[in-house]
Amino acid sequence: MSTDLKIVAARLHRVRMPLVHEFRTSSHRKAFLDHVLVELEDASGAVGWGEIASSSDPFYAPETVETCWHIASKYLLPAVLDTPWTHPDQLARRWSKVRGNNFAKAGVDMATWVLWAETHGLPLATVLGGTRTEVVAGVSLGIEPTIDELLGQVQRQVDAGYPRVKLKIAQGWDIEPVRAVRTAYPELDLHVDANGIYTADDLAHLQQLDAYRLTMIEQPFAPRDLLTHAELQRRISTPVCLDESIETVADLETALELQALQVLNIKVSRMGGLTPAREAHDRARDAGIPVWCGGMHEFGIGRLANVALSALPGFTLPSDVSASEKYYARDVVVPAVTAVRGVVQVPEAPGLGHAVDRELIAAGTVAELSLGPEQE
Ligand code: OSB
Ligand code: MG
Repeated sequence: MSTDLKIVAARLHRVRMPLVHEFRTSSHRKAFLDHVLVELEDASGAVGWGEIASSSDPFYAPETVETCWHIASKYLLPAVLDTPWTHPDQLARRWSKVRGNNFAKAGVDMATWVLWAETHGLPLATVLGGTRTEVVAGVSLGIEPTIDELLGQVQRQVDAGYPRVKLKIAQGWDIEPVRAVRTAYPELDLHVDANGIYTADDLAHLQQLDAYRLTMIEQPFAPRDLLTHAELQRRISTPVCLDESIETVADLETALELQALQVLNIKVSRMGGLTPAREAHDRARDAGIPVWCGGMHEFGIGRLANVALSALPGFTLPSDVSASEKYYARDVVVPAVTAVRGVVQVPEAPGLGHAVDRELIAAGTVAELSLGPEQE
């Protein structure tokens, strides 16, 4: 039997799911999400699922659901269809001419890894090089209308057993909420994320955050502004973490050279897939930079990919891989992703390790596209 695989059909499903709790950051607000599920079918009949977890608007990253749909259907899926392959790395190289568009790439790349793991009878975490059997999850809390409501949210998550809480901050919602949460929870592993809203004019203001024993300050400045991140890191002892700034391993190289970070948030979507996410992990590990896996409110498919990635040895900080129920009343995988006292088990079954709920996907589908030999 040949070890070659061949993707003979590809489907995109644009699926809408409501969030159980509206989420607001310095850059956007959302009550429901449209993610694009990628389904790749091998000649053997095996199926690999991936998730394009782009926001609807271009406020976190430049992509939108529509641009992802366009890039995936016109450039990425045609590059992987109907051609023999033996490893996902090869497929990721096939679209290397496509610049950027990392969210779209990530969904297709993820599906190829899941398909590869599935056809080899191995769990996704194992094929990625994961060494952990469980991963520690933190929670990310949006900007709330009042500090009391924020404290209520923190209490809910602490009660659920999550050991780390991240707070979204912005001008007018930074020192006060951090002080309130730190006062109420003196020992909590607490960090903040600004989604790039501050500028160099805010350096002195942000230095005040150094007093609250935060684990890190995530992406205070604009994505391309590495120099100001480096400047803040010189002025404070709290580690600076980069998220939006790092879209490629080359970006990480530059940021390391400039000493613009002490912690790295690796998001599968932002990096363009599991293939580059692993490379970033390896590079950060060599540089002695701890990493954690960031999230984009993924449905169960992307969430399980995040769990599998978080099983790699360099993911030493809690990841944004909280249980499905924090986000969705019902998830597209069965069983849903669960956490016990903030710990998520890494699936041991082949591929994603959980079944995919086609019924729920069909119920939430707002657009669909099939590509395959029959369309040619
Ligand atoms: O910056 O990490 C971010 C969600 C949407 C866009 C950007 C971010 C986030 C989160 C949510 O923080 C993390 C999660 O999936 O829980
Ligand atoms: Mg972030």
